[in-house]
Amino acid sequence: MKFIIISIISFYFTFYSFSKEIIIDMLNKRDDGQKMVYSQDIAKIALGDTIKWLPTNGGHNVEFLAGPEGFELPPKSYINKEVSITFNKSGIYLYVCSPHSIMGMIGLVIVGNDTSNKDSIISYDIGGKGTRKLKKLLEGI
Ligand SMILES: [Cu+2]
Repeated sequence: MKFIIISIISFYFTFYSFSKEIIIDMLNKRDDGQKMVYSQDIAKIALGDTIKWLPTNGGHNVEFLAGPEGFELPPKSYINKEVSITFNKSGIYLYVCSPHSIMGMIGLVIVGNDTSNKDSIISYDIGGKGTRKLKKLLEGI
């Protein structure tokens, strides 16, 4: 019995220690001088990881526009509210800040090093600076 309990506990820690939480800030200005921006343009994470977006500066949110096939787009987050999403499907995800997407406030999440849906993501027309930035980011991966 003792052995079984120890096995269950060690399985629990083995399993959960691999899942990480990554923090991304919503910013008016980043250290590199870019305005209306997330703290990371591209977040490369492992399957099962969670990203938590923090409303570090006001007026921003997180709205998912696209992801790998079968991914159900979550409802867009409220302005000035923290949001957490766990990624259980590998591939590229595209999200934007609803009020600032055309100013280039966009981000990509790449889960499990899987870029197989790159062509479908690159065709997404965000508008304005958002579209240009998306192409630039995807060219770099
Ligand atoms: Cu914004």
